[in-house]
Amino acid sequence: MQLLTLLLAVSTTTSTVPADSATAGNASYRRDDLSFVDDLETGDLCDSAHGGFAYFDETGTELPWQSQIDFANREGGTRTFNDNREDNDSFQEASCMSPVGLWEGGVYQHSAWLDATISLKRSGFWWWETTWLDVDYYIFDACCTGTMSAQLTNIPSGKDYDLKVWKMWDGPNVSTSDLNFNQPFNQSINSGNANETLTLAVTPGTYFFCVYPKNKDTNLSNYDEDNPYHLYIEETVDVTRPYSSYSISQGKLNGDRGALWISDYAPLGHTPVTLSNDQARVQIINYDTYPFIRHLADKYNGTTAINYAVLYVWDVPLRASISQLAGELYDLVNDCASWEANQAKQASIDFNRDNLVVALSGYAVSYISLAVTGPAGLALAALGFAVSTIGLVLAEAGYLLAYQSQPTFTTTKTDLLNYLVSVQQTFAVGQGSNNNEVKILRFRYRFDNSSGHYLDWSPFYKSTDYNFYNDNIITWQIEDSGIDGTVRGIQSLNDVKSLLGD
Ligand SMILES: [Ca+2]
Ligand SMILES: [Ca+2]
Ligand SMILES: [Ca+2]
Repeated sequence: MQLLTLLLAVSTTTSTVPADSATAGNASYRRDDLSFVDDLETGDLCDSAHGGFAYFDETGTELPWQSQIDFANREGGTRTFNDNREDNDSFQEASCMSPVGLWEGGVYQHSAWLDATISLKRSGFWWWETTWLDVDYYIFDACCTGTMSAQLTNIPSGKDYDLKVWKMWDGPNVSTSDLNFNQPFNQSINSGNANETLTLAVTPGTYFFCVYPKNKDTNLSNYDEDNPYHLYIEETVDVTRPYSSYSISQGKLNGDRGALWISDYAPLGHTPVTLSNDQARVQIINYDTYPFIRHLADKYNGTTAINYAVLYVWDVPLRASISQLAGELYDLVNDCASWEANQAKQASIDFNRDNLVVALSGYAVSYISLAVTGPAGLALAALGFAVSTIGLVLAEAGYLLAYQSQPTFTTTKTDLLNYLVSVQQTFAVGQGSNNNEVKILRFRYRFDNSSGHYLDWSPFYKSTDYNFYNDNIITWQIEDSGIDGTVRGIQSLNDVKSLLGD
């Protein structure tokens, strides 16, 4: 039997509002807004409307349906097609075809298409007029691991357009300025007006596509403002990859006590697991220049959170351990009389080897005797107190003693108590409990855009949460994740650690 030490240090912090440098350019990407249409492409006409398709702007908001192509307007000799996504002439100004997190009909968005034109662009007039050819950039956020295909068709007769694609890698500093037109991820450069096709192995993230006239400005007649090209992009999930789905009934036969679903995408490279990170709140400095994180931040903020990992538990002893730990911690927090309900405090959690120790600023250190046995150790991981630091629990004592950094998160007493009581109740075991019940615990993150942009994975309880799982199959795609993931059975603490990359 091993006793663990949990040090919970809570201190009041002054709430500081950081300089809001990240919001300065917010409007710069809203190029689907008609107010940004340039003077060359404000003609009479508009896009075609095809059944079952809608356009979305950068925030994921559906744009108004466009009216049918009005062929009658050809009579006036003006352009018959208005590319209302202009000016989508750079990576920064790319039009969004499909933002991450778009949930329709029980699946996240997997395909989108559009019609648009390559035009002749001008500035100045008379002697001072300069002309150049249009290029069109698009964003497609992949939410799955699998294949993406792009098809550029309907290239006008006598014209030659090409297609390139770039992937934006994940990270806290990535920016559209990292991308270089001459260094694409892939390209299709057939001659004449032959179709262009790309097929890519993809993982979740932002992909940029560019439709452009071959060799750009070397042939200034290589454009057509009347006849749109057609761009279709589709992503297909690889359902044959390992752990893309899981059968609970089969898992029980194998001795699994639960299962863990994990997202394929770690925001900004962080592994966001409740309570256990070095920092639970991180400023996003590339909101304006990283579409994937921007789309997530615009959708999952306030009371909306995104699932990063979901624990499914049916093993009764494991459930009991989780419930007990949550109950003990609830009591501990609740007993802090001078911590007012809605007061935000910075809390930190650490472990040492021998005891469960709880220290709060202004309080004597408290000791809780928790027998952290195998199941309880797993429960500790499940609770989120340990998922990244659980490795410390079992690590060499020397490392433990040398471990000085205090992981911090900011929470109100009410939020933390709500979280703990929901966990305690969800996993409570009573008469009649059996392993046919599958209980759910979510590790999630959300965003705060109220003053600057922040990524936050502090404990979060939603009163609308349902805590039962009634299906037998868990798949790569779950509600409120926005992004696909993998799911595996767990039998031991080591399983959880290895799954979370610890
Ligand atoms: Ca265009
Ligand atoms: Ca353009
Ligand atoms: Ca071509």
